[in-house]
Amino acid sequence: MALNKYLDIAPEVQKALDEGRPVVALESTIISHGMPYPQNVETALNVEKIIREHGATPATIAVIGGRLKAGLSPEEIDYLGKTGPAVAKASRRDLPVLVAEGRDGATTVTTTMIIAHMAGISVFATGGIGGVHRGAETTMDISADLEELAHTPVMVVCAGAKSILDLGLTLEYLETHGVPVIGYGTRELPAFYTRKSGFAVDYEIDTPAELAKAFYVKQDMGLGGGMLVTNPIPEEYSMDADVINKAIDEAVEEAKAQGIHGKETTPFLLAKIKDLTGGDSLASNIQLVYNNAKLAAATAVELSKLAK
Ligand code: PSU
Ligand code: MN
Repeated sequence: MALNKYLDIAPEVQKALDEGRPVVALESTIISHGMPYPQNVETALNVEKIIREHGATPATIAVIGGRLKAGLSPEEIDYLGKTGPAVAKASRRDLPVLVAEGRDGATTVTTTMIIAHMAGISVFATGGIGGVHRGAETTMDISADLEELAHTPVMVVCAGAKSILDLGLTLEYLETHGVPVIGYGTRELPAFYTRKSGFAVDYEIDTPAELAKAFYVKQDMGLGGGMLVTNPIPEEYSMDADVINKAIDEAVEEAKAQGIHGKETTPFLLAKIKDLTGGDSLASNIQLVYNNAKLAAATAVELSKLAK
């Protein structure tokens, strides 16, 4: 593959790719902006371990010193976690300036997909994706993640989306842009902290092999673009819907009152929810990421068989 001159692939990741072995991409905004230190670093390192235990090679993605990185060292992960929100949250539009100026960036779902695709990685595990925010009919706040899913051929395994978003509008947007939304073992879109949202997904698929086949066929047909796999949080870690929805409503109100907007909105809401639920939401968040890492690794293993 023609390598992008701005991209550094870690040797272990490069070797796995050269040998046609499964690789799973991981994002870094979840480390710098999504969780507090030191749980963020602990979680990121555990996720890599889980991916290895399930037969794939992890590639945590970020921008470091202006280089696009596919695969980070534990020291680099620790640096991103410790530095926290002082690292720029890097969406598609931020990449040119960060790279030109030799700066650091924590990659969102959008930029993790971009860099994974540059590196030749097709499966990506995270917690939740961005989407159409509540009130988007006037604010026009729609995450770039949805546009990236429309165009970039990477499977994103998540636990659905938080109801900080308008989940109905998020599904409509994905439908318009031709992004398949799959429920893993469910017909209902999971809402991150809870297994149910009241919204149906397009298709239920029940095995990693079938997920891999659907994604493989999408690319083989020449359709391109991504696929969203929504994996419900395990029952034992799911939160009480009333408790979490109350915290979310309060966080959304607070953001509105303070006039929070643009790229600050999502990190503000995530931090507020964590404060309001006293850490319970963080524990659930960590467990659902582990659960997604397992499914992504198993699916990457199946996809590597099809790609041979
Ligand atoms: N939603 C979550 N947790 C997260 C994010 C979203 O539940 O950590 C992060 C992801 O990196 C996602 C980004 O790609 O926020 C979306 O930001 P925005 O809404 O500004 O597009
Ligand atoms: Mn936004």
